[in-house]
Amino acid sequence: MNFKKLCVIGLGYIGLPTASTFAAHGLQVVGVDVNPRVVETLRNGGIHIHEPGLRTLVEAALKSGRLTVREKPEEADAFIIAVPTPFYEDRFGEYAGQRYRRADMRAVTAAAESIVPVLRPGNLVVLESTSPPRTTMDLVAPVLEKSGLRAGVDFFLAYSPERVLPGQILRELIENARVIGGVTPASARAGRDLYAAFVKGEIIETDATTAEMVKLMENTYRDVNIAIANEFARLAERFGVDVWEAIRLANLHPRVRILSPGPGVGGHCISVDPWFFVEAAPDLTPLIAAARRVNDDQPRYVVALVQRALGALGGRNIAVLGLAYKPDVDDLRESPAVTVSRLLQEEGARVRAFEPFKPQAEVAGVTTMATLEEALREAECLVLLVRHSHFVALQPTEVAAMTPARLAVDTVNAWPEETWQKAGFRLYRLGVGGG
Ligand code: SAJ
Repeated sequence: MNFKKLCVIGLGYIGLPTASTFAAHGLQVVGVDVNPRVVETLRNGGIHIHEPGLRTLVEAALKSGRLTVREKPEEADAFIIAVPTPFYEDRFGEYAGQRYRRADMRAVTAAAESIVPVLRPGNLVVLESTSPPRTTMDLVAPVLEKSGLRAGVDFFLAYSPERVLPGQILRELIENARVIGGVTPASARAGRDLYAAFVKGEIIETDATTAEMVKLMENTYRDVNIAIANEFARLAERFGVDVWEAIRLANLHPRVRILSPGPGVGGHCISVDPWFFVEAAPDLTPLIAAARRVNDDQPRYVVALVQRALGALGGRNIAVLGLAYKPDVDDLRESPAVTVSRLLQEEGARVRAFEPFKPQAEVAGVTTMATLEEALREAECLVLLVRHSHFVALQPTEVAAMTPARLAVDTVNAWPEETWQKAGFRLYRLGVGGG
């Protein structure tokens, strides 16, 4: 099939890069967002998300006239839905006495509904939002069929998960393999024809529910693997072992690849997606649910470690290094580092946090400082929560000159014990027992 005009609904972290990449490859693209602020910012030449290279790409797409921005979809050959699927903050399910989180699918439903009036025979609709299994078949198809057209018969419908890594979105959009699941084989083929406009990685056709599961499985696999690493860290502390060394040695085995412990799992994918499985089948997912709880509990575990290092936390001055959800990004969403900082503050500590990738960040419940010096000035204890390259490179002798603190807690295995000890610090490390 030959696609000339495309509507991308949702201009966020995925939708905007996708829309502008299609425009750069010759399609006429209408970008749609229900948020008037997003539409206005883009129309005025601004951009509301940070991603290397994105500003230039969006500017070029707008200037060429191949990307336009609207608040509602219009007739097109194909539609992509790339809206958020968060979970409800205030609604939970319960199974066997345990609570689990529930997906908020309202944005997907609304996006599908907005397509209904402009859907025409022969169109293709692709859902990209990460969703619980069967969403394409059981939620999106019935909504679109309100048009009187039948999914897989009168129009093509497919699910294609985005799998790009924040910070490298533009490259990975093009280079990564892409799975396209159709409600019929012809729908998957139509999806392939659309994405072939720019995808250089392999394009694999499958059915819609398989494609949904693939995405959730990738992130759930990672979450469970991190949970076991976090449990190994707790075990190592109890048994007087250095978990980082133990993991290194275990990973020498050709079929073992244990991930790294840390202060918890953040971001908007890995800490969210496994719940979609739990919600869809709580009776079948005790392991996935347990892994989620282990990782969600890890910030509390880190606070207990700080308490062991420092003693009672009330009134103590603590410098927190790093608030991002992972190394070398400026993204603070669902960040375990933010949770640790809040918990420390709730325990009565006076926290001063510094995030080098967002020094001006304002975070509810956390006192942030614009420079490392300010965060360190009155500290009694340093708590390292993100393995930013900038922090790994810190020289303990230089740090010692900036702070009266001689106590440090490293939760990400960034600081070698020996050099920090030589500089006068007592170093506590997550996952290292016996100290
Ligand atoms: N983390 C650990 N230990 C590790 C690795 C990560 O504690 O060994 C933590 C990180 O610090 C972070 C969280 O896990 O808080 C998640 O970080 P990440 O780098 O594992 O993943 P994301 O959320 O940035 O991106 C993931 C990617 N999925 C996989 O690697 C399977 C990405 O490809 C997906 O596109 C993205 O989720 C998504 O959108 O689903």
